[in-house]
Amino acid sequence: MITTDLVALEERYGAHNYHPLDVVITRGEGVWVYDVDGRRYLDCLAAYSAVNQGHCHPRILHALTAQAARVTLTSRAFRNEQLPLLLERLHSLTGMDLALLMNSGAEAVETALKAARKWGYTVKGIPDGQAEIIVCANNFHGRTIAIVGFSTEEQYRQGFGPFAPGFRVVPFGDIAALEQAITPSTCAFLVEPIQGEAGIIVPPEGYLRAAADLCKRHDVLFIVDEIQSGLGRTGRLFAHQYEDVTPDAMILGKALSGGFYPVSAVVSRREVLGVFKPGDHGSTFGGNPLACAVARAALDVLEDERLPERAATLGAEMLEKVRAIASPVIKEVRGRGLWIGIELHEAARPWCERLAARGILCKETHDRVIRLAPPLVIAREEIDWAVNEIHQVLTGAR
Ligand code: IF1
Repeated sequence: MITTDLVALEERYGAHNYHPLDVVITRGEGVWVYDVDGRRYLDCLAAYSAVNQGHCHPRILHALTAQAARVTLTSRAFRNEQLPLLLERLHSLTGMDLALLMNSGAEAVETALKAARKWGYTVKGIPDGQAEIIVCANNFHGRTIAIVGFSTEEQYRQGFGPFAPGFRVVPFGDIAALEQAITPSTCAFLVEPIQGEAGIIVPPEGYLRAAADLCKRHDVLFIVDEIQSGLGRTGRLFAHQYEDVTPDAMILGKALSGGFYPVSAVVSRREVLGVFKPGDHGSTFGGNPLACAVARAALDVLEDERLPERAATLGAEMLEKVRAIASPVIKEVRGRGLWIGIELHEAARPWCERLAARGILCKETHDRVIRLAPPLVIAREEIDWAVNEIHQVLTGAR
């Protein structure tokens, strides 16, 4: 079937909770994807950083097919031989004591919120029912009712209430506001080291350090959502490492599976995930052998192909090249690693459509920001080609 037929089917039978570009992808390899009409595109979104390792990476594919042929799902009612190996790998990768595997990012965020509250009651001694979690304005942590309940984006909340109480919102990057919001009932501060959905907002230097210190002083868990910023995207394995802080818990997802399969995790100090007793929390698919085999291969690829280092070097070069584009529609260019936001003076969507027509896939965020986040396996020549196309399009050369 061709693009028009498939788009029509999807529009007719699918819920309209997205407004995708009308590019129907049938195949992906590395940084390239191909549509059903035979056109090729450079993927500058990388499935919101879930395919940092590139599409259909052969090593991860092999891990997936080999494990799929052995056993895929046991449930946690029994043990499987892959989970312990991934847990050990996450420990050595992050230095954290414990890990808990889930599937989607939002589920891992929920897991961290539950752990934080239970820690608040059982370890910190917060009176029952009083625990508070501080989050940032313009956060994005997923789509569950609890999570959208503390979103500051009206559309994510509108029509979905009532919401869970116990969350307080402070401006991102504002240490004084965080300090003021902390009370004896605060159990955790949840933050994205760089805000993705908000438009790739890098906080002021020293913010994460100061926030971590503040949390420590007030016996508040410092929890980082590295679902999108983590696993190489920003030029470090984890974005919070730019400020040399040690979180009490960290949330991972997306590239943890290289895009093959939903795999997410919370990793933490023993005290935090240690609050869970048998029956407190779980998931049918969380920690299944297929997920664990895939995740281990995905982490191997990140490490063996030095993808964080590539993101640091190539990202700095790409940022410089994008900053050199002189176009009246560009307001600001910002980013870290291979994660670049081009903020425009006008709506970004039509520009993303023009770029797609030139063979570059990217997605607008917050109306006016074009987000560039190619797979980290991208080559310098591919970056040069992409930046040149972006230059041509944004300067109206064609
Ligand atoms: C959508 C955004 C990106 C995330 C962080 C948790 C989650 C995400 C920091 C939840 C998910 C996604 C989900 C996707 C679009 C996307 C997104 F623009 F909405 F914000 F990537 F920038 N924490 N981000 O970024 O993970 O449950 O989806 O696995 O919801 O449309 P999930």
